[in-house]
Parts: sequence; structure tokens; C-alpha cells
Amino acid sequence: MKQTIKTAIHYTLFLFVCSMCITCSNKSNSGKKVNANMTMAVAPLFNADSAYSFIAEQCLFGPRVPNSEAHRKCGDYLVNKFKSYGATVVEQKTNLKAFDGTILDARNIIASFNPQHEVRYLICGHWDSRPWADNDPDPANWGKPVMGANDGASGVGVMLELARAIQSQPMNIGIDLICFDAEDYGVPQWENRYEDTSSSWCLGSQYWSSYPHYYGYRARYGILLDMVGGMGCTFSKEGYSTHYAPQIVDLVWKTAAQLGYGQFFPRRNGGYITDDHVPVNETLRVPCINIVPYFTDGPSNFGPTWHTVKDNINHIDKNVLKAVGQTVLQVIYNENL
Ligand code: AHN
Ligand code: ZN
Repeated sequence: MKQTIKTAIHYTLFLFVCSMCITCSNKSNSGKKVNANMTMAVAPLFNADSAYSFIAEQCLFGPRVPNSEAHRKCGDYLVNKFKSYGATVVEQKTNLKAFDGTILDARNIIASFNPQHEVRYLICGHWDSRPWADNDPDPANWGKPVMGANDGASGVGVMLELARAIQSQPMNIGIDLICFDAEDYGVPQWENRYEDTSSSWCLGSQYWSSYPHYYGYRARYGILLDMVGGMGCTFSKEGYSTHYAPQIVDLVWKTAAQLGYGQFFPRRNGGYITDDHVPVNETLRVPCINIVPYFTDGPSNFGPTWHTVKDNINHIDKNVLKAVGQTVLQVIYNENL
């Protein structure tokens, strides 16, 4: 008799706990409020080992300098890889004129999920490598190409893993993952005969911002991923991002803190960086932030390997990839309808 009562009490307790769990998970699943009380959607896990392997695979082609065989082969690899994760891929091919007159056989690669959805979000990065390691401490290396494990492959590696995650948990909004070409063909540091050097960078994103892959393209906002795998880096709030898209900066930095990645996203201001988000903001007028490292010490604000022959897979940190990738995944799943 006593046993029966005990069992009944346990069973009632069990049911109560179950109903609580369902209530809680319903709340977090439906989460759409992002700013006020920080309800979070359920996002897939971002696998940093997978992102790392995508970076290593790009590096195996060699430096992806425009007009090179490694560049062509890696471009084909990216198109096929995004397609294999269920994305609709558009290749925007065009010739772009570099600062020195070189004609670059360029290709912006646009991988879209729910391409017909009118509500869209944009994630972007550049996939080309710099032709010259002009920030290397040894001038003998200045003429050598940069492998670009961090400067190029890291942002694309994160985007490939985002694609894999989105395929595993489909969304009800449009997502565009754009790999811009010819970002890193800017005037080398040794040149002193050019005055307007800023327009020599970001040629692919300048082109796409003037001529998006379809007429009338819009996105609610964009997030640029530039050098998001470097050992020892942190991401301060970049100047143009705070100028053009302050709410998106707040949203991303808050989400990172909630997920426990606050140490990678300090709440302080960095510099103004000429990068692919500038034409997206100024020409296309889609608010776009830049997640880009900011080092306050050392030879470069972008870290010790920036535009040197040391920018290889040995200086990529999976913990940084995880912090950036999981944060971006959470931000976009919070927008899911
Ligand atoms: C400048 O050096 C002015 N902007 C850096 C853009 C960049 C180069 N990002 C990666 N490589
Ligand atoms: Zn670069």
C-alpha cells in the first residue's frame, strides 16, 4: 500500500518535470526575440574540425592567386562543395582590372539556401590569396604568394561548414554565402607611385555590389568573415561596421557573449578596415559588418602572419573557428521564421 502511494507520487512528479521541460524547450525553440530578453533558437552545432579540414583542402591547391591554376581548381572545388550541401550556386565570372593593369579572370561564387525567399541574410568572405607576401619581415619573401590559410581560406572554410549545418537543419529564410574574388590584389607596400590605393582592394565585392548576381538583390544585413581562424586573435568592433550597422555589431557581440565566446569578442572599438563590407554598405547599401581581427601589439593589426609566408595551416586555431562559426550560426537561426 505504502509502495503504491510512493509510486503514484513519483509518477506525478515525473509528469510535472516532463511538462516543465516541454514548456521550456517550446520557449527556446520559438525564440525570435533577440534584443530584449535574449531568447535563443536551437541552432545546429558548428563543427570546427570540419571547418579546419575545409581550410586545409583549400590550401592543398596552393596559393589561390587570380589567373593561376590553383585559383581555377579551388574555384571549381568550392562550387562543387557548396552544391553537395544543397546550396544553389551562381558563378559570377568577370574580368577585373588590377591596379597595375593586369586583367584578372575573376569569379564570385554565390551559394544560396532558399533562393526564392524574399527575406535574406548575407554571409561573405574572400577566397583569393594575395600574390605578394609584402608584409613579411624578410624582404626576400615579398615577391612570393601568400598561402592564405587565415587570409582567405578561413572565412570560406567557416562558410562551407555553415552550409553543411544549414543542410542538416533547414531554415525558413534565405541565406546567401558569397565567396568574393580578387579581394587581396591591392597595391603592395613597396609601391609609392599610387595615391588612391583603397580602391585597388576588394575588386570582386566592388563588382558584385554594383552588379549583384540578380537585379534587385536585397538582404536584411550581412556579415563579412575575414581572417577568422588566426591563433591568438580577438575581434574588436570594426569602424565601418559600427558606422553603417551598429545594431548588427551589438547583436553579434551579444550573441557571442551569451554563447561563452566573449573573450574572442571584446566590447571595444578597432580600426576602420578597407574590406569587402565597404562596397556592400556604400554601393549596394545593405548594412554589413566585418568580423576581422584586431591586434594592438605586434607588426600588424591583423596578426603576426598577415601577408607573410607564415600564413599557413599551422597558425590556424580551431577554437577561434568555433567561436566565430557558432556565433554566426546562432545569429542566423535566431532570425529563422
Ligand atoms: C587594408 O590593408 C587597407 N585592408 C585589408 C584588407 C584585407 C587584406 N583583408 C585581408 N587582406
Ligand atoms: Zn590579405
